[in-house]
Amino acid sequence: MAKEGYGLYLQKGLEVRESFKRVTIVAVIAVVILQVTGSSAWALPTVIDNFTDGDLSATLDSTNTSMDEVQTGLDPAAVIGGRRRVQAMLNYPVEELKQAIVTIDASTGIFQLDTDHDLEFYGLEWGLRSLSDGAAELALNANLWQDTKEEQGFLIRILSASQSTMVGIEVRSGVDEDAIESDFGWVNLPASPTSYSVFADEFLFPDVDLTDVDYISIGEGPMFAGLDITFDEIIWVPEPATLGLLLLGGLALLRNRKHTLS
Ligand SMILES: [Ca+2]
Ligand SMILES: [Ca+2]
Repeated sequence: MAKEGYGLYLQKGLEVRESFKRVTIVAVIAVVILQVTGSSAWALPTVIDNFTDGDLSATLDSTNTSMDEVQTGLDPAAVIGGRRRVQAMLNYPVEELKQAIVTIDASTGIFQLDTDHDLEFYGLEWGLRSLSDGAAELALNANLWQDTKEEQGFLIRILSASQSTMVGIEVRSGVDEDAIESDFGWVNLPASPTSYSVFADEFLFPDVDLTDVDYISIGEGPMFAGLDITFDEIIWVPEPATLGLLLLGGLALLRNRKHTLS
């Protein structure tokens, strides 16, 4: 009788333990779902460009010192507005055999600069810079603002960079509404053989209306020869630390549950 009772107790204990486990798993999944879907704390990234559409290859040298490519009809999920402009120009004088290669490889989803000569500038543009640039339908009318308590901004993912370099980001709003506002911020991209991300938060862009972004550009100039840099993507997201804190919170929850059980 006593043995049976103990066995029952043990079985009950195991059942309680199992149900606690289930509750914990359900709770963690619920927290993740809430954070992903709940607009108050977490929002999905807005892709500015992940370079998975629109192959491009241009070689600049003494016979062809500049490029200005406008690519249209691209997938808006890969390139905001479905249109991208890529510009680059070598610095004078251009020596023989010195060149710069600009590549977008959509199969690997990268934008790459490989320079053996100083660049006057390079730049990527999305959307409508000013009404005099052309049709108003090129305006992005993009709502980048995310209903989040966290800081938010541009996340630039770099796969590698042979030298440190600065990159300027310009954002304009109200271009097609004749209420143009413009902000410009510098971001430092360190040299690195491996991938990293740089975050340019919303405080770099205090004047633009982030609910109506019509134009975005990034670029730099002049720059020194020898910079080889590969961009993976540019996205608008809440501050990346948020995700880390979320994961830590989830782990802490699991640990606490385990301690309570043992
Ligand atoms: Ca990419
Ligand atoms: Ca607009």
